[in-house]
Amino acid sequence: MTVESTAARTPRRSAGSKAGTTGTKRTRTTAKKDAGTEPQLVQLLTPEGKRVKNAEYDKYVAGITPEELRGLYRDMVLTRRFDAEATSLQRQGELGLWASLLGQEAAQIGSGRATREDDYVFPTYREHGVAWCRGVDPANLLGMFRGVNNGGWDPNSNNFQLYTIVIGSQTLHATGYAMGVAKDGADSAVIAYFGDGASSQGDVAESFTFSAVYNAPVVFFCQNNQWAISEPTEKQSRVPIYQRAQGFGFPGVRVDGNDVLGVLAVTRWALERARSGEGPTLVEAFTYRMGAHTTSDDPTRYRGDEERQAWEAKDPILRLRRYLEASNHADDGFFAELETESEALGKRVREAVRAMPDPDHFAIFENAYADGHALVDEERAQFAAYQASFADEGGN
Ligand SMILES: Cc1ncc(C[n+]2csc(CCOP(=O)(O)OP(=O)(O)O)c2C)c(N)n1
Ligand SMILES: [Mg+2]
Repeated sequence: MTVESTAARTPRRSAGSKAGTTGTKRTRTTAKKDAGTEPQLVQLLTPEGKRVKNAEYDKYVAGITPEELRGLYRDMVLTRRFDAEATSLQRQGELGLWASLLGQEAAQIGSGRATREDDYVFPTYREHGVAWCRGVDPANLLGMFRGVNNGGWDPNSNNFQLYTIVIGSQTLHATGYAMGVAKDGADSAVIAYFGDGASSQGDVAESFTFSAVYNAPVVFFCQNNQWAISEPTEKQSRVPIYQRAQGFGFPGVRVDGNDVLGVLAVTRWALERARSGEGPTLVEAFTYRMGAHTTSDDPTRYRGDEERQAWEAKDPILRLRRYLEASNHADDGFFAELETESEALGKRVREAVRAMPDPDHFAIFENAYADGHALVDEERAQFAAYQASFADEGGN
């Protein structure tokens, strides 16, 4: 069956049935693929925690020690604990919004740990695990979500850009930065994170074109978590996302995004390609967003429990735990200590958020233009008059 004929048969949503507003669950439309486009998945660790051989990618994790494996496990557990704390803080009114990474820990820790200190990372708003790997204090990730600052960390301290909400735009920033890295003759690499939904953005297509043509040292790391708010991946692409790279002239690989070892190996390979002048790579980490899109979203409006349950069986943390236990790489003491550390992290973050000072109301007018701008001056003056109007009425 051709791709065109499959597309023609796909049921279209009727007018007025906007996703997330009808209250009915839609049946997911699964596009059948040509034999030639059957997706292949790199996996080194099965959901049952069994290590499987892979002729191409084993070498990228060949020397990994039990201590490093425990480290990856610790990273994922602490990231999940932090994320749960942030969700609770939003529910308690301490944050305006939160975008949970639940389920995507392996995709983020595996890729984040593959980066070198001098590499540069361009994240979306969900990369809390990558931020952790880069050494950004988790508490600092919460300022923007509390509404007290516009970012919360200095991007150049950890080579980790500010969170980007404008879907896909950071892939262009990453490409431009990577072109600069190449011009400087440096051997560092750049990695741009984005989602399955973002893959439909023009910005992403343009970044693919430019990076390919200029052979930019950039890794495009797409976390296909199956959903873009209420839109399933089938609405983004008629071919598996990683296969799109071929049309732009660079390789694409799909890796089991819930397998931290697999992700580590594939991302190391892709970063190595970038460093050695071989240009861009697209990595599609096949994973699942276990929670809501953000705390403003209700996924029960557009997807069923069965889907979530099927992915729960592929949990990234559980599978590494099974592997660690089966190979005697971690004992009860390790898991108990980690539990204590997790609770301490939750407490520290909770306290840090509650202690965040309210911002100066005029701070929002700063940092947009280095030398100021007449329109911003006008808006600042208007806002000052507005504030003063409360004082006139005796209010505060
Ligand atoms: C340019 C732009 N269009 C639309 C939005 C609204 N929006 C926010 S998140 C989102 C979906 C993104 O889905 P995906 O890229 O799969 O990332 P995920 O949230 O699943 O991590 C959309 C459409 C936006 N932020 N920016
Ligand atoms: Mg998505």
